[in-house]
Amino acid sequence: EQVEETYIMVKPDGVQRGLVGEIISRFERKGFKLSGLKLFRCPRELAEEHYKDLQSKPFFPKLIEYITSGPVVCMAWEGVGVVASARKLIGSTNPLQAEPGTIRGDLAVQTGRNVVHGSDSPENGQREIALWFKEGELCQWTPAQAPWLRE
Ligand code: DAT
Ligand code: MG
Repeated sequence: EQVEETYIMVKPDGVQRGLVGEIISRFERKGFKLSGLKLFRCPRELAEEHYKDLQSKPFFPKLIEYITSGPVVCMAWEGVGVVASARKLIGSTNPLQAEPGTIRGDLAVQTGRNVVHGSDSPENGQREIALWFKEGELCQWTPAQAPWLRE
């Protein structure tokens, strides 16, 4: 069982709506390990690099406007299977199609304001954590609850 890392980000709407604690709690209660956390105002170039695969999409300019419109909360989470599991906890891209019980299903109504980002593969998890965090901003530690989460 391979430990993975994923990049999770509360988008500006999640911060403005006071949902930061609620969103962090979903991952914390599930049993994943937080290894990086910061409030950050993201420069345009970083937003464009993060979403570079979507550069040709018609919604790209609005997406960059949105992500750079206010502070975001950047997080790195670790665990076995964390990448796919975090995507499930987050729910579908369109919040109206996201299942109740998921973050987007419970807390959002529109694709353009879907409150949270999660990496879509372990490779992108690595890429995005390297993009959003500097050396020294990530923390290696062993949670006291570790033996109560995995045998
Ligand atoms: P996800 O965030 O679920 O991984 P994605 O990677 O396909 O979704 O797209 C990144 C973000 O771009 C998404 O969270 C919101 C925005 N987006 C995607 N498709 C869109 C669309 N059809 N119209 C407007 N915004 C869109
Ligand atoms: Mg994506």
